[in-house]
Amino acid sequence: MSPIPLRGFCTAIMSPPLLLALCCAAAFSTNAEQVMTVTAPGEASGIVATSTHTPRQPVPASDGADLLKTIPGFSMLRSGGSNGDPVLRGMFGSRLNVLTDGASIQGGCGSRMDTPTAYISPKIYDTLTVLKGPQSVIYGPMASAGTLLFERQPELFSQPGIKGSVDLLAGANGRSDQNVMTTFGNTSGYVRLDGNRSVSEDYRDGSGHKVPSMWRKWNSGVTVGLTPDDDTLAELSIGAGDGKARYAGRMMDGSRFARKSVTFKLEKYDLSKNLSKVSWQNYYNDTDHIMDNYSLRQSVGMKHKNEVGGVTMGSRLSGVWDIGSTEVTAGTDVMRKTHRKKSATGWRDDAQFLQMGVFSEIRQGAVEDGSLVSGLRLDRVQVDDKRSLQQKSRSSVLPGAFTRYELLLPDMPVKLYSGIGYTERYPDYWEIFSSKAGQSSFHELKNERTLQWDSGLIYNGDNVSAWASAYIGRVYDYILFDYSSAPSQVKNVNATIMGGETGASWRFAPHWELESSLNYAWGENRSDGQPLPQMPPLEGRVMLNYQQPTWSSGLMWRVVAAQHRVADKKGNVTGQDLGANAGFGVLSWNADYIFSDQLNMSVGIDNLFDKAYSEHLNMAGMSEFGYTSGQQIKEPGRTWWLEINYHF
Ligand SMILES: [Cu+2]
Repeated sequence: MSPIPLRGFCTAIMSPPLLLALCCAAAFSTNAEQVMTVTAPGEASGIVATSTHTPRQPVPASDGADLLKTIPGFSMLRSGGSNGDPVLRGMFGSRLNVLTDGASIQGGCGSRMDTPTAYISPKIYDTLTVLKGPQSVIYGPMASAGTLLFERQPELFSQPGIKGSVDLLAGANGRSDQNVMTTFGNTSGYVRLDGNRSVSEDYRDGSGHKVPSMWRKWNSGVTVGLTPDDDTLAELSIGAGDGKARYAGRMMDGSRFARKSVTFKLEKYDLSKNLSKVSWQNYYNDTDHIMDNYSLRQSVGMKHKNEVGGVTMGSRLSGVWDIGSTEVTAGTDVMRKTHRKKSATGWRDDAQFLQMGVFSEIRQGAVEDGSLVSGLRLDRVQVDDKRSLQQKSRSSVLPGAFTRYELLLPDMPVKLYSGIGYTERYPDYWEIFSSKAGQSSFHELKNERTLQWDSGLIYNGDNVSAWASAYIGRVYDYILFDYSSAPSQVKNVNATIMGGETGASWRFAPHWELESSLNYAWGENRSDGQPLPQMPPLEGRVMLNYQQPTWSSGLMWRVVAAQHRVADKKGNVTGQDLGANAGFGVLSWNADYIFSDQLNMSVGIDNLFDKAYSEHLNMAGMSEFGYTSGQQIKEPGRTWWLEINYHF
């Protein structure tokens, strides 16, 4: 039953050996170290590779955004208990490219109740990889802030067998999750079944007030893989899910988050002496979202209901050539996204985005010391406004490029990298179609262009390891929502951004380890001479861990500074600055116990002292729930959780 790595496995991320090791360790985590609750995963060369199966603190909600929030540099715009919007280094929305097994997914809600991550249940994937900055061209149009890859890893068998895992989570506020995964197969193929269910009631904040935040969610998937020989993988995956969520910060709740997904990929390895891989990926994602103000709350006034959705389909063909110590990845991709609304007569498309691109990424140099990675892509995007009979269109050609040098210092456990990237981002659906964007945005809004320098280092000593990544960038025609006068409008401004993340761990005595992380993001709106809105404040985490062979325990202290750099009533389609925010500190405790190679348990108490606090990036609560104007939603108070994982 031992899994045999397919040739080229994990090369989905353009991988230096260190990263490869990280990625593969995350995919097949069975040793004791991997069982420990994760509080702030580290990174290498601006890339975070982490398992989606390991327990995390604070305990994530059912969706992708809450998991991302445990990674230094990420914040989340909360609107209830789940389905928040992830933000990396203060950058929101389509500045992040979120892919599940290579596929893009788009929700339909005009106010982003159904963010892409709302449809992602991390535990039905295996690994999460975050590529920070505009530093990759092979995953579709270059995202300016980062690329997020939720991926299932191929399940390969050297002899007939069955394996799988059961993961159960229980916690405060009626939290109950069941995750089941099983794979069976032999040398010529495999079948993988994934299923999960997650429910929670409203949580109480640190002052004991109930926050409208309950959710119900399920997801399922079937993956069939064929491996007729060592060099071929054909994989078909079909998935579906649905859910509902109550939102303290919105005028309506989400009563449907239905998703249907199909992906098909074909990979061939070692086709000739130089052509080491050809990959062809195709996907279809269909989302159907209903929001209303009566099924999950006591309705006040008129009853409202809206049904919207998105259909995203795409294809990517790429090849990898190895020529001496140079690796070239080149290919082409196409994606079509439609947005639709449902009325009495059925679904009707009101917007269509069509993107076509070509890309090439080259890695040069010996892997032992230095290597140079460069990429170039060119995209054409066409957008059709189908809201009225006279269809209007706009289109653009978007160039993107990056180059990065990675250096391993001789005789020292240090790796350095430094790179510069340029990308143009086409305005997304919310920026040119939503009612908050204003009437003229379709014609007037310009592409957002980002030029960013990313650098960092990793040090892996015997008892001390550390990493850091820093960035500085200019954003030309940054797309900003202005709510200061009614109706709200969207506009282009010029901005400067900078910041970074750093972390370290120190084994200061046998069994003891001290870990820390620090992240900061800064932004200036140069056109208006104001801070850039919706920037998270300085945040640090200190973790003290004690580890024995079969158990471990840790304390995490998360400290967040006050945020005074605000631009009131400015922000993005979902969030806006609501004034300065106070700093806070939250202490949490966790413990892990390993019963056997197959069975382990993690337990934790988040917010041990039941502190009442709210994050700076946050929505204001609705008055019908008793919130005063502009009053932000508070985070969960003391929350216990227990997670049991059995794998076979
Ligand atoms: Cu909605």
